[in-house]
Amino acid sequence: MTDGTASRRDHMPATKADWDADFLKDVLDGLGRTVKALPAKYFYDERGSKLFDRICELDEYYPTRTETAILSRHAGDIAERLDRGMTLVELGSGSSVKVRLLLDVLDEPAAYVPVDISGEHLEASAARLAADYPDLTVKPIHADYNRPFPLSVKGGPERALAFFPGSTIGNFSPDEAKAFLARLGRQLGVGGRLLIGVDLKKDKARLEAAYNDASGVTAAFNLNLLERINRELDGTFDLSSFAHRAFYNDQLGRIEMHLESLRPQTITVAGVPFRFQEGETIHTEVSHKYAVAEFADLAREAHWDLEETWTDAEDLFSVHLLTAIGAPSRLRA
Ligand code: AVJ
Repeated sequence: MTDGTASRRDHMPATKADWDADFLKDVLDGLGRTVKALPAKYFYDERGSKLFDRICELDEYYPTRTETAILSRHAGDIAERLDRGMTLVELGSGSSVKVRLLLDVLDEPAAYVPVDISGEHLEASAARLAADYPDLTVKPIHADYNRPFPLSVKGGPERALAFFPGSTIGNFSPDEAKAFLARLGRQLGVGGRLLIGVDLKKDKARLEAAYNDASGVTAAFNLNLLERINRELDGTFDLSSFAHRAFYNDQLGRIEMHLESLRPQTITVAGVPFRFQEGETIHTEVSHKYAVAEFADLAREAHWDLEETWTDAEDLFSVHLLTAIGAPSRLRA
């Protein structure tokens, strides 16, 4: 991937140094704002990825196990709606665990294309998967799926299935989610499909418990971002003077995670000072929740048709199958 010619705008930063430069720029920019914020994608360094895996095991954190249950229960149903020879493109494939539920039931899938920002993780997971599915062509792409990446699908758009599990779509604002889905639809082409996991709106206490687990793993995950800044960007955050805060914002239909300064203080990052008042927060993540009809509306505005929705008995989580219908012609509009 790092042949040095790939444009940084089109692909991953070409080198670790580029990634570090982007990280520094994003942190200085985010902390310099009147309302301080940091991009959630920086949670996932090695320790952050391990903490996230532990979050998925927590009693309070229902999304992962609920989505897995929905996928295993309805895998046959999903497969029935798809042709033979599909190319499965997974956005943010991580350890490629959930996709096995699909690969086990799909009719002679042509290829599996895991796309992930973490190169080492990607290669290792792809190799394990290829060993377990010897007849399957596995073509990993080391890329940030938020940026355009080259994709070719044998048999055309009708044979393309994007897989975007985990309710990662919730990390986008609704407008960003719409733009992302519209872009994905254009990339796959009319007739392309999307299987996506979306966390549902529900009782506030249940939602808030999922992001405020009793054992403090989510707090450690959130605070790890400051540790990472200290380590990689020469930051001076005192972790004991920041606290994890997570709450449901009813108006905006989203969980917000913040890190709250417990006292007035000035910290520096790469020598640049940032002042905090007592109680001031850094906004670190949003996790939007959608009722089925809300998500169907959003998807339609992004030119996707909702084909089917599967949920669990408690209506905690949803898995949707969608078809790209393409934007209406400008000539007719
Ligand atoms: C991976 C973005 C879906 O929003 O629930 C879990 C991340 N943050 N606990 C989510 C997360 C805190 C997770 N997503």
